[in-house]
Amino acid sequence: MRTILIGTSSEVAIDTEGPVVIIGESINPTRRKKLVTTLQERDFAYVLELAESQIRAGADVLDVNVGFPGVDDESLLPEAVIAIQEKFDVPLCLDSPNPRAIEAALRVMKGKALINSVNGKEESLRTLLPIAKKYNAAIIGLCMDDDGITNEPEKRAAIAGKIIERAVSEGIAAGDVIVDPLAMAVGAEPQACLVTLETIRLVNQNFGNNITMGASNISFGLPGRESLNAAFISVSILYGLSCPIANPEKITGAIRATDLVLGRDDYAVRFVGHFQNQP
Ligand code: THG
Repeated sequence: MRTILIGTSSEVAIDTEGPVVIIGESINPTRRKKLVTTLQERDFAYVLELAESQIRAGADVLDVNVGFPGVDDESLLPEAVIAIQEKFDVPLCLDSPNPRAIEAALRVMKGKALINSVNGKEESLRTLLPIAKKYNAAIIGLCMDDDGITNEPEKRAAIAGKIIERAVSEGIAAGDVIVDPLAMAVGAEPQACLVTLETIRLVNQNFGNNITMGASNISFGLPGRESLNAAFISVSILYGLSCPIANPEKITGAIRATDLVLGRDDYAVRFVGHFQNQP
């Protein structure tokens, strides 16, 4: 299955047959104090730096999250999108829990965006699916609903099925729904990675949609995050992960290696290209 995203002019095709598309995670204030202080001053120079370094490291799409306590993201998210699109062509993934901020950003942005995220809760479906349809955006569908997050992969996959079905009934193409099986810290929950992997396998097998996830979530609180993230992402790609949200400066090597191992990079062109381009 294919999902096409568009930046200011160029297209990115996310295809379940690969190669893997990287959604850069770094424009996210959760762990970056400097991003909070610069965003509070409506200074986008650091956002643009993060955009540039991620693109250089192999990001195909950029996640844009400007959330921090007290933020007016209905004005800040669109401003950030405009600043990024003035300089860069890559498609954007709008990461906000606030549907009004998402719509405000879609109103000013060029191309075809990815909405991050919709989930299986009635209110989320009711609010966001019409917005996705109106602005011709693709969506990320999180495998959680009004009952919260389950640790049963069959139930997570069933929620994915429900989101896809509802999206299609609203006139959104099935291919424009990218499923997020939910990746959680394995240091806190021993089965966390296995539940995610089995959900990926089921979604891939039952629906065939593209699959994303916040891949670095799994290593929160642990040392050796880079090694752990790389191991998890490789196995996940084998199961059907096609467009992880991750830090390209740390993960692109492992992703190119996995594509090569899986026969999706003839003569190692992309693998070699990546390492030749890195400083
Ligand atoms: N699913 C979807 N969207 C998401 C998530 C998800 N968006 C937010 C988050 N989860 C994914 N984004 C991040 C961003 C940063 C980090 C993890 C997930 C992160 N940052 C480093 C840290 O915390 O140490 C700091 C920067 C670095 O070292 O690179 O881990 O699950 N749909």
